[in-house]
Amino acid sequence: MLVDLQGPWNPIFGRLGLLLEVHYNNPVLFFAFELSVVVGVILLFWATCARKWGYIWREWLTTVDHKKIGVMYIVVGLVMMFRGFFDALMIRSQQAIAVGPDSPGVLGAAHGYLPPYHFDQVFTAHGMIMILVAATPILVGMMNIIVPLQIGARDMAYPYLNALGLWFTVVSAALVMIALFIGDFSHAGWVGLAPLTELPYSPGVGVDYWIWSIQIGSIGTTMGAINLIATIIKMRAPGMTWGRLPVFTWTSMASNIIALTSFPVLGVTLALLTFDRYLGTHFFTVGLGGDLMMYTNLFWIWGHPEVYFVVLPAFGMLSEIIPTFSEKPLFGYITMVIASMAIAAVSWSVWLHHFFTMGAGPNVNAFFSLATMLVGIPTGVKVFNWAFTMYRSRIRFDTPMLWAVGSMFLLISGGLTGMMLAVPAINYIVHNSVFVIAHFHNMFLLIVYAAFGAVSYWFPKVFGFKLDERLGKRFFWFFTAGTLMVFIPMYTLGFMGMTRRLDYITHPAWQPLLIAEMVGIGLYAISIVYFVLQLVVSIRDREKNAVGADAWGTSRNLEWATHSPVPFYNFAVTPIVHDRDEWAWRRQHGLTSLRPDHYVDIHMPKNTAVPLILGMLSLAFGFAMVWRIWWLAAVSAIAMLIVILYRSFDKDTDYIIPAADVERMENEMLARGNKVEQAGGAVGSGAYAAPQASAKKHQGD
Ligand code: HEM
Ligand SMILES: [Cu+2]
Repeated sequence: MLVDLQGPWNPIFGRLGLLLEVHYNNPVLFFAFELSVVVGVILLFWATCARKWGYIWREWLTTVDHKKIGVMYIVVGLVMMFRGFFDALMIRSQQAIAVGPDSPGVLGAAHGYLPPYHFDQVFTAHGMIMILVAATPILVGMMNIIVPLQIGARDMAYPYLNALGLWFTVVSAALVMIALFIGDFSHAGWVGLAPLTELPYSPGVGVDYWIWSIQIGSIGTTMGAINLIATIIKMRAPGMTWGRLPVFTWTSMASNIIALTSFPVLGVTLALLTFDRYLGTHFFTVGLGGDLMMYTNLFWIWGHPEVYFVVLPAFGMLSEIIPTFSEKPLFGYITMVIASMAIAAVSWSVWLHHFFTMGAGPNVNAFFSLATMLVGIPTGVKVFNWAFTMYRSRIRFDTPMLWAVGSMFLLISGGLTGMMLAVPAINYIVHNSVFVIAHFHNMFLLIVYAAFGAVSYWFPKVFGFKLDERLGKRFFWFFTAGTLMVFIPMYTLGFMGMTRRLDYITHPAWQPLLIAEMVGIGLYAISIVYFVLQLVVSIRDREKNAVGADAWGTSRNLEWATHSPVPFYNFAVTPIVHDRDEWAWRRQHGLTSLRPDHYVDIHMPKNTAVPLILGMLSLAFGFAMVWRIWWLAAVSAIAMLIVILYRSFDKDTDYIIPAADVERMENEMLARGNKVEQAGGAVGSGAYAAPQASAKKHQGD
C-alpha cells in the first residue's frame, strides 16, 4: 500500500470494514432499497414465470443489433433519469423545509431531513447521473438506432464494439446504484471539486465510486464515438454523399468528434486523481508542486465540450422533427451543417468561462468571454433555420412537434442566460448562484425535450406502433408546467443572491419561491405518471396503433424507407440514394413500394456473449478498485485480458442470410404492412400531405 488509509483494510475484504460505519437506519435509504428490491423481484419473477430467460438472453443480452442496443441504452437512460429525478425531489424538498433557524430537523439533520454530508451526496449523484448515465445514454441510444438507418447501413461499423460500449455504460450506472446501498457516494459535486476529492479530505469510498463509475462509462462512450464516426464515414449507402447526409447524422458526427477528442481528457484527469488517491502522488494538491487549478482546467476542457456533445444530437433531432411536422424540407441545410461543425469547433476554446471569478485576469477573461459569445452565432443560425422551416408551412402539433417547439423556446431562453453569464462583469455577481443552475438546467431541459420528442417521433419506427397521443400531450403539458414552476423561481432566486448547493436556507424571504419550486417538482411527478400510463396504454392498444413504413405520412429521410418495426437486417436490399430527403423524393416519384425487384444474400454479425462478460468483469474490477480489494481487481483484470484475447482469435463471428430466407421474411412483413395500410393506420394524421404539395416546395439537391 502506497497511501496511508484511514480506517480498516484487510487483504481479503479490502475496505469493506467501512460498511459498519454507514447509517443503515436512514428511512430514505430504506425506501430506495425496498423499491429496488420489489421492482427487481417482480421483474425476475415475471421473467421466470413467463419463461422469458431464453428470449432475453438470445434477443437482448447477447445481441449486437444496433437497434436493440440503442433501445437498451435508452431504457438505461430513462431508468437512471428516474433515479436522478428522485434525487432532485430530495434536494428541492430539503430546501423548501430547511428555512430559518427555527425549522425543525429530523434523522440527524439540524434542519430538514438531510444532514449536510448526505445532502452533498444527493446533489453530486443527481448531477453525475443526469449528465453521464441519463442524458448521454439516451442520446447515444438514439444515434445508435437512427444513424445506420438514415445512411442505409446494415449495422454499425463494429457491432461487437457497440455492444461493449453499452455494457460499459450499464456498469457505470450499476456502480452508482451500488454506491447507494454499499458504502456511500462522492460529496464533492459532479465536477469533483479538487482538492476536496483528494484522500485527506474525502477519506471514504464515495469519491472512488464516482471516479470508477465515470471512468468505465467514459471508456464506453469513447468506443461508441469511434464506432459512430467510422460508421458514418464508411457505411453510407450508394448515393449517400456528404451533401445528402441527414442533419441528425451530421450532428451525430459533430457530436462524436467532440466525444472522441474530449473524453480521453476526462479519462486522463480521473487517472491522475486516481494516482493521487491510490498511489500518493500530488497532481492536484498544492503540496509537492501539484496544482488544483490544473484539475479545474482539465475537467472543463472535457466538461464544456461535453455539454455540446449532448446538445448537438438534440439539435439534430429538432432538425428531423420540425420539417416532418411542417411538411416542408429543412430550411438552410448547408448552414445547418456548417453551424453544427462550428459549434463543435468553438466548444473547444471556451472552457475557462467556468471559472471567470477565480482570478484569471482581465485579458484572459475578455478572450474567453468573446469566445463564448461566438457560440451564439451558429446557435442563432439554427434557431432561424427552424423558424424559417415552420414559416408559412402546414404545422401539425403531434406530440413530437410539441416537444420540438418547447425545446426551441428553452434553447432561446437558456442561450440568452448563457450569454449573460458569458459577460465577466455579470458573472462576478451571479457565479456560484442558482442562476447558473437555472441556466444549465434550461439547456439540459432543451435536450430532454428534444429527446422525448425524438422518442415519440421514432418510436413507431422501432416498435411498429405509435404512442398514445392524448396521454402524450398530457405528459408534455404537465412536464412543461413543471419546468416553468421550477426554473422561473430559480432564476429569480439567483438574482436574489441564493448560492448553489445549500442544505440550509438562512433567508426566510426565499421560502415562497422555494415552495413554488416544490410545486413544480410535484407537476413533474404527475407528468411521469402520464408517461408511464402512455407506455402502458400504447402497448395495450398496439394493434390499433400499428403503422406502416412511414408512420407520420410526411417523414423525409431514409429511415422511413423500410418496414416498421425495422427487420434486424434493416433493409432487404441496400437502398440507392437519389436525393437529400430521400423518402420525400420517393414519395413524390411514387417509389414507395418496399418490394425490390430481386433479393440477395445478406451478411450479418453473429450474437455474442463476450461484451456482456467483459462488462460484468469490469463491474467486478470497478467494485474491487473502489474497495481496494486488490486480489479481486487483479483477477478480474486478468480475466478481461484473457476474454479479449480469446475473442480476437474467434473467426466465426458472422453469417449469411440466404436470399430465399430474406424473401420469405420480407413477404411476411409486406403482408403485415398492407394489412395495416388497409386499416388506415399507415399514414397517421399526415395522410392529407399530397405529394404534389411537397413537390412544389421541394428544394432538390
Ligand atoms: C449559447 C451557449 C452557452 C453559453 C453562452 C453558456 C455560458 C455559460 C457560462 C458562462 C457558464 C459559467 C457560469 C458560472 O459558473 O458562473 C455556464 C455554465 C454551465 N453551462 Fe452553459 N452556456 C451555453 C450553453 C450550454 C449548454 C448547451 C449546456 C448543456 C447542455 C450548458 C451547461 C452548462 C453547465 C452544466 C454549467 C455549469 C457547470 C457547473 O459549474 O456545475 N451550457 N454556461
Ligand atoms: Cu461551458
